[in-house]
Amino acid sequence: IHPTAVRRPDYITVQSGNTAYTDNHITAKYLDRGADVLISDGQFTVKPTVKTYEFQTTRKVGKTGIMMIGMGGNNGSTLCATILANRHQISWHTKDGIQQPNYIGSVLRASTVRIGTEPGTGKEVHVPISDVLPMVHPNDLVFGGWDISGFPMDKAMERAKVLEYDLQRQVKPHMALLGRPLPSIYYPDFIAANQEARADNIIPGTDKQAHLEHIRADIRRFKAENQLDRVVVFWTANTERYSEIIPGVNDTADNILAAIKNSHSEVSPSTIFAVASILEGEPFVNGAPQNTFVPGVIALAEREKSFIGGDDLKSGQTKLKSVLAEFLVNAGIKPLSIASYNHLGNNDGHNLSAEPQFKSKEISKSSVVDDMVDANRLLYKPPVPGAKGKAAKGEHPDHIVVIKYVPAVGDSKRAIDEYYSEIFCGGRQTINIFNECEDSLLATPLILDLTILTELLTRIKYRGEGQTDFAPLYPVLSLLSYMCKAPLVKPGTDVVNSLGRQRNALDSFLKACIGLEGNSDLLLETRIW
Ligand code: NAI
Ligand code: DG6
Repeated sequence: IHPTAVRRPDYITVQSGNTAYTDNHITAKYLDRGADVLISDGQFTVKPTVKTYEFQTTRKVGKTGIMMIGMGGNNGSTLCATILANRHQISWHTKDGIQQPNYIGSVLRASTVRIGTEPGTGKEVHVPISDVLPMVHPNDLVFGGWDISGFPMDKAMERAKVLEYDLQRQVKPHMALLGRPLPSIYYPDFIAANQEARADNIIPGTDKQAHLEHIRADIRRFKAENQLDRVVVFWTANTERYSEIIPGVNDTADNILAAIKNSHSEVSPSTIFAVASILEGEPFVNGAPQNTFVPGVIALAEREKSFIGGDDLKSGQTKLKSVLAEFLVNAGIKPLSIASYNHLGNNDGHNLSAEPQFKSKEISKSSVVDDMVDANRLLYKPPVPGAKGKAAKGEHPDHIVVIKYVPAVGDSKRAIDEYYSEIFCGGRQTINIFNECEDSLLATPLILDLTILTELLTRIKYRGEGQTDFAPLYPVLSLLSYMCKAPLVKPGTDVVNSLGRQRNALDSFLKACIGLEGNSDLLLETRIW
């Protein structure tokens, strides 16, 4: 068995007055250290702050299901087939030899976290991140879902052309047992017209309230039939166009519910799925870029205290950008332009060849450097108060994103990026990147991570100083940011795109839940006598 697929019992025990273990819970006290900065006449006055919190994690990992919208697509079918390959330990022949199944590419299954140093030697100790808190093992996920295409799952896997033939051959009988995806909601206006031929498995009618109730009943039935404690509902269907934000229609919780009742044309299928999940009290994650989470949906999630997260999987080109742009800006180098092209030949690429759907993807791919630029106004001119146009937003590198559909390359996406920067005393630097990979094999582990992390976050509660009861986390799960191109965050708070910062937040949060300090690279003992 590949090490990333191995199950491990609880290996970490924290011995400290701040951490308590019972049969049911791990409870840990955490000191959140920060600083208040007062800015006056260009002077910064900084006051260190400390707030005390306690985190309580339920130890029992419930039986967890994932219901994918777009189950029969490349990501959906690849996720099912690869879990089945891992679960049944199916290895397959390739031209390079025998390949074992694994979970490479999953942060939670294939990466480690530093938990401290060994006394005496001072050597750093790293453990699998999945050892820090009890998490569901991907092999145990129960999967199901919907698709507007009625292809049975074994045929859907073949249509996707992602996996090696010998793996497909062996996993096919298992995939066949999954049958067909459930019929889904199809509003042709939201996805590209070129998808119409696929839509042969749809819930009849145009009554959006009836569609909402239908989806809610599907979630309830799936949960009951599989005796699940938790169902994560996951949008991995085609990218939709943006919904128009219309006051009185999708701006408040009550308005979005009324808009569904009135079958308003601006309510998208993904929004119906999100609302259904929220009303069922099950988390909803959006793996695509469209604005499923219109303000009314976020307000509804807050009101119902139901978890949501997204948007759009950060798998390849954008993930690298969220590292490289930060590296350049933090190195004091000034990117002047970032030009990103990619071409791909899978059904996602086909759908994105239509302008409104491309627009959704362009928005999510483009916002990824904004916070890094905002953080360095030595390099980029700050926004000019009261100004109009570009000056109002502050200086920003030119940033373009181009996506082209090239059927021949199938799922193997080619991404080409040029970073053109200003360096010392008027010099110029050009970095070119050519990134080629199977898109669905980068995306699928992220779907697993998002599902596993979401399930965990539903089991963690917190209380602040003076609070007697533990409360669930805020409904918008911004800790999912690492896997998302356009992270959804609590309204009014800053989006963090830097991959390093997103990872640090995740590690620090998990460690806080067992009473350990976040990652520090101070390594004082290596710097003093
Ligand atoms: P795909 O086109 O192979 O699969 C999408 C599936 O959704 C299709 O089977 C389609 O029939 C189905 N579908 C469309 N509308 C539906 C609806 N209303 N209800 C139920 N099913 C519906 O696409 P793929 O490659 O699996 O990607 C899925 C989504 O994930 C796309 O939106 C894509 O942009 C997004 N994404 C993919 C990444 C990747 O690396 N593969 C990374 C980031 C995001
Ligand atoms: C082409 O850009 C198709 C898209 O769906 C991407 O493959 C996907 O969003 C992944 O994007 P990135 O920028 O993270 O590689």
